[in-house]
Amino acid sequence: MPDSHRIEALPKLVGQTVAVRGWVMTTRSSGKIAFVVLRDGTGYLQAVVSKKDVPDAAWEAFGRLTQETSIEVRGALRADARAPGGVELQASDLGILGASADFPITPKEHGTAFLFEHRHLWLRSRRQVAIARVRHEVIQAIRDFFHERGFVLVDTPILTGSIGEHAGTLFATDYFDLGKAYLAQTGQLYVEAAAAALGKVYCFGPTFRAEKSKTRRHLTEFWMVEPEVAWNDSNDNMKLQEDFVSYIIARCLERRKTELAELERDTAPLERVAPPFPRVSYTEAVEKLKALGSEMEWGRDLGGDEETLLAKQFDRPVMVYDYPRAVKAFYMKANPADPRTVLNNDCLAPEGYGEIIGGSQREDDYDKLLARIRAEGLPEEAYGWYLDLRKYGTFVHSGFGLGVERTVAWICGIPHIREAIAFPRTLYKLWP
Ligand code: NSS
Repeated sequence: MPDSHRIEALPKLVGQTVAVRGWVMTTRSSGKIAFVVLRDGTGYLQAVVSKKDVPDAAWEAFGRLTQETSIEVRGALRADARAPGGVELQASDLGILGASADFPITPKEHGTAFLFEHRHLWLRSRRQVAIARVRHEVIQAIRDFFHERGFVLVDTPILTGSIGEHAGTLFATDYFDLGKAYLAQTGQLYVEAAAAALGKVYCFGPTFRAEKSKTRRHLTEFWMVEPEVAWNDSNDNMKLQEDFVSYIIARCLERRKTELAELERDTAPLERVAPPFPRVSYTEAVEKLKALGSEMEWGRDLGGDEETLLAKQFDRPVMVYDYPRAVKAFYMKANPADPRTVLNNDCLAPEGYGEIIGGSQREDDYDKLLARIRAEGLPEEAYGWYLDLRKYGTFVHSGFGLGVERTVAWICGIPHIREAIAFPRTLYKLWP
């Protein structure tokens, strides 16, 4: 195919004649002058087609343009302050590459169910393109943050033999003669092993939870980044989290202004995200919630409503630490000051987005960890290797997991996390 340019590159080419390929969003015409707005994923461009300036075939092709027809337009670029991207193309030729009859998603309102059935086409809409670009920035920021700080990426397995978090939310599959394999709920146990090899590590990949929950915060497949650091205690762990979250937000504010504007995101609450984040112990959180009229009792995990109510009391993300042992995973270190609790924390995002991070200092005492594995009824033989980390040079270590979709939903200001991933998987959704 002959050379063409991406729309994002056009502002630098004003005065030149270029060809652009893309998909038709809208057309309008008044007699002998016509307009077509196209998109190519990198931007939006208006082309002006004057009957007198184009071959008859091009004028005739314009008449056949429908929403999402793929086309090539050639012409001279001129500056136009009112146009998207500041340029407009005066067409000298236009050709259809692929027809599009009756595109199902029209500019009118559609219901959510309909849109998700057409997710493969809905991805082309302006809002969805903006969300995808913010997600990309979040992921790039995550990688840069750890790379700049000397962390080593360690890819952990997706097919696993041991339960990472909760027995209740496992996807299992038959694994040859070795019994059941589980889809990873977390890479944590493996990065703990890698932290003893490399000091500062992280894994980043898809994780799976057979969550029967229908909330706007749960997917069955979601992306999680999990750093793990040798010699960090719970306090250091929270420090790393606030620096990390602040870095991601700052990056998006700096580099994704256009997309956040497209999403009509009020960025004022995001601009307040800077260390230090307020810290509240679980016990204090229960007292606060009761004072605010909640039915919360000491010993229960915080639910979505409680997280929202609590987070509303602060102008930036809040750290809730030292939860009751009974509601948290087996690997968290018992709190020496109060053995009913563990040295963990959740990071709650403001504006009703709730928990975006769960983290903890890990139990580094062999006997205590074994006792927890037994108390939870976990199959001991599957954890021999994990217990070894406490047998050969045990070490203070901590880490956390940040859910990408919850973070993207918060930054974009979208109500449901299923729009924060291209092809969401939920209790009801396996297609497309
Ligand atoms: O279950 S977590 O709280 N913690 C872990 O998995 C630890 N193994 C992390 C670690 O210490 N290395 O999940 C962490 C985050 C949580 O705060 C959410 O942001 C996200 O992962 N998460 C989810 N996002 C979407 N859907 C579901 N179902 C989900 N579950 C957790």
